[in-house]
Amino acid sequence: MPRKGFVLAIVLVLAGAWVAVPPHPGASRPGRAEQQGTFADLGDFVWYDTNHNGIQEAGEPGVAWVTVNLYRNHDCAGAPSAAADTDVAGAFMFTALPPGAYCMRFPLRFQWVFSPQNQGLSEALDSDADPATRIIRDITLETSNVDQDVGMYAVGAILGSVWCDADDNGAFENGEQVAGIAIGLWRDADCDLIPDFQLATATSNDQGVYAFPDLYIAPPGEVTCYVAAVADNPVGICTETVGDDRHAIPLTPASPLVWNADFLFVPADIPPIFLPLLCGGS
Ligand SMILES: [Ca+2]
Ligand SMILES: [Ca+2]
Ligand SMILES: [Ca+2]
Ligand SMILES: [Ca+2]
Repeated sequence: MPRKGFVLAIVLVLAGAWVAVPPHPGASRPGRAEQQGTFADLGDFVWYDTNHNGIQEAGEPGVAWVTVNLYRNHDCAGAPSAAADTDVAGAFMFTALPPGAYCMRFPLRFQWVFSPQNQGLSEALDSDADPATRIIRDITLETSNVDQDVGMYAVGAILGSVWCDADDNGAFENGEQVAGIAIGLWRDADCDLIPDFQLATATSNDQGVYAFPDLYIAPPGEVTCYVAAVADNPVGICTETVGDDRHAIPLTPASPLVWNADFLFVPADIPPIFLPLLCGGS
């Protein structure tokens, strides 16, 4: 034990002496400005491309809390070397990077798509990620580059099915879906539950399911309102609706999909006054 302590003391003394000696006597450390010249920043914007054209325009806000992964190669191979989140204004920045090859990967959000790449004539206003891969590849950083931006937007969808309680047992069971029923879709521009203009018509399929895909959704913070209504009545032998024959449906970027906008029908009730006649009673 004493011998080990002695050796350690020697090492520490030698190490201290080595640290105390300047590596290059007489040489000065590089200045701060000189250091800054060798590093660069990379960013800097993810925005909600309201009109889906791949160009940043007035009124199109940033998208907050998008995690951007940075890779030190041209094609986002391997593990990321750093990550940054966009702020509330959609801005992000990787700072003080050494020059070289970089790639950035952006995450997929449910029911969101990326804008078309390299639209228009301005590198400062376009979207730089490939919509298929969600990466910006082949970035060669020599000086700071803050024009690597990405546009994205939510796509809405409304689905539902049409049912007829054909066996009149008070329940909707598999097999009671009705095909060939027309459903209309309207925009409710002021969200007052009153339809304002019709957009489309869909027809229920063999499983009774109808769908309106690819619906516009306004930026985060706003609500885009739709109304879906069944146009056909009666539905098979069912002539009475259960509940509403129209649905008011608000969609947002965080809640872009409604899959249960169903329409339920039952056979008409027979008025009690006629029941004795139908049953042969007196
Ligand atoms: Ca745009
Ligand atoms: Ca750009
Ligand atoms: Ca039934
Ligand atoms: Ca309205």
